Amino acid sequence: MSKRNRWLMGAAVVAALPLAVSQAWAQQAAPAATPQAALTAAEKESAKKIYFERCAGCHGVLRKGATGKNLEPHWTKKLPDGTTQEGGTTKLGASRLEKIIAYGTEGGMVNFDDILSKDEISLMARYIQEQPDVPPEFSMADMMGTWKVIVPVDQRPKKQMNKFNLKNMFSVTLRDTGEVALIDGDTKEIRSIVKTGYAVHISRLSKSGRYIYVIGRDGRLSLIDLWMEKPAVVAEVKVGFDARSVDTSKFKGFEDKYAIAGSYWPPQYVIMDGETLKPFKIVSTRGMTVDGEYHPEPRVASIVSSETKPEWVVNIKETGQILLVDYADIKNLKVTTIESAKFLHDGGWDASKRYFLVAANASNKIAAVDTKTGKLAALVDTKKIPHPGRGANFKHPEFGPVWATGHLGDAVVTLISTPSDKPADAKYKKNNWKVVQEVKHIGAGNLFVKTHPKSKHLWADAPQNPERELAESVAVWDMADLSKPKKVINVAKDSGLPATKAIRRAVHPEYSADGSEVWISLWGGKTDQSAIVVYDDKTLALKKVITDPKMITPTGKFNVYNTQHDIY
Ligand code: DHE
Repeated sequence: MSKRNRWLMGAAVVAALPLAVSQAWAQQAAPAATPQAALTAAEKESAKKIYFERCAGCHGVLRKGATGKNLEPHWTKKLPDGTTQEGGTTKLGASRLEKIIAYGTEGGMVNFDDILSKDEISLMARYIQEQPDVPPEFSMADMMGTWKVIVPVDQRPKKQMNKFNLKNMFSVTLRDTGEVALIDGDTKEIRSIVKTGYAVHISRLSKSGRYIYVIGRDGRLSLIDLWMEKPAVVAEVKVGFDARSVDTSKFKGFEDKYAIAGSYWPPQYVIMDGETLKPFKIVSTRGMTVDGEYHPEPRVASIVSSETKPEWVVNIKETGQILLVDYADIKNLKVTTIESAKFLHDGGWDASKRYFLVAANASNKIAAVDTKTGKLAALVDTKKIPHPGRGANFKHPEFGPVWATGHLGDAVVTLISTPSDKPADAKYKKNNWKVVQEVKHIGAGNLFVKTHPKSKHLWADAPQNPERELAESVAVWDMADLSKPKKVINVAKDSGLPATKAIRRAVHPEYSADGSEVWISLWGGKTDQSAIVVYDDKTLALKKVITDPKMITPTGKFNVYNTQHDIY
């Protein structure tokens, strides 16, 4: 059996593949256990599936570590006394690993005792002591085999066929069902539930505002046409086995001509036709880290499209290199490689949209790229593990324009001064690229911060905090006076839903198009009722709880207008 067929036979992944490929995979017999292997073939398949679904995102498929620790056997077989036990029993190591998997660590590893059974935890503790499998590559031929145009461009509507206010539509990730819900921001009704990839991750908008690009953890990219009477998927392609990022070409003259998607595995990005998703070019991201070491798995983290030049900013996690990919001539692709720091993750524009700020989370830094000069503008030291989402821009009463990030590893929201061309802002120049304030948050474990040009408020969540009370709450500051006590809102209590055993994480504040409402996901367990809780941004009063039996594990929400125009 080829490596390609051996890798990831997990049901979710097989189900996500086109029929021909999934049948070919399914027909392969499971690999036989090697004499020295501690796991049976069935155990290994089951562990592989769990690892892919729950662990690979942070630790990498080769287990070299990034957001999560290195999980290669030379570490996982280490015993508490620091010695490595080869051969013999690994019981002690396994029980220590079981504890970490079950209860998490202060270093940021989350607990899995509410997601995995005891047997599964024990299985994973054994699995990660074995050598990692190397997954197969995914070539242009593989990709073309998955490409489907469901509604050809000439058969798509010529004008908007529904009466929805598309600007205020929200594309909501239903994480564990592999769907997005399109929710009408005006009426709060679910207009359509669209099947996408496994554990869909983000939605991004076309420059035109007509199409939503949705990418899932199984690498499936779906293109949704909002002009259809009932918005639906019109094209899809699988860009790899695991992916997180997508955008289109947004520079004048190239609007939506191309789409780009970055994958975690194989480590590469693909440039496609913006309207059909036909793949044109695949570029590998394997190479040297900023420390001069070869890395076999440098995953593509965030991607954003510049409006200053025909370029995408492509952030490569493990190498710490930021790529400016010039798409003016994709046959003769020009790529500028900007050295920053490890491990690059998520980020967003400053208010002028000239600088892109991205978290280098293992270095506790924010890297800022100047997309006009094509150079690194700054590397700013911050508190532990910055995680901005796309960040938040506002004018600080004392320090002028700032961009905000929260932290997974510290209970602060960091404000960084950003440059401005406006003569009135010249007095703030001396602060540029400095941390001007650290605002005390309710706890560590923040993932997303958000504001809106029409708002006075800054919102921050704390879904990864181990304390239920904090993970289920958000904090709101008055940006005119950040020294005023923040308001802490317990979203789970406000939802009125009965308490559940699993923590219902309050995650990802997102504004309505006019900036008057803030939507927060209440992300419960797969079998619990989840909700989206809507607040009036001016009064901070509860406005609406959106629930529905189909509202399963909502996480990211992407307002069409705000996402289309990078408003945050
Ligand atoms: Fe995300 C953005 C990677 C876990 C919700 N997430 C991103 C981006 C990356 C990323 C690289 C930036 C994309 C871009 O801008 O182009 N996320 C990862 C991981 O590797 C990680 C840590 C582990 C994994 O297995 O995926 C991870 N992310 C999560 C979650 O568990 C979250 C909270 C819930 C979920 O739906 O999976 C989650 N990630 C999000 C959201 C965004 C995101 C909502 C987009 C934020 C935005 O406002 O743009």
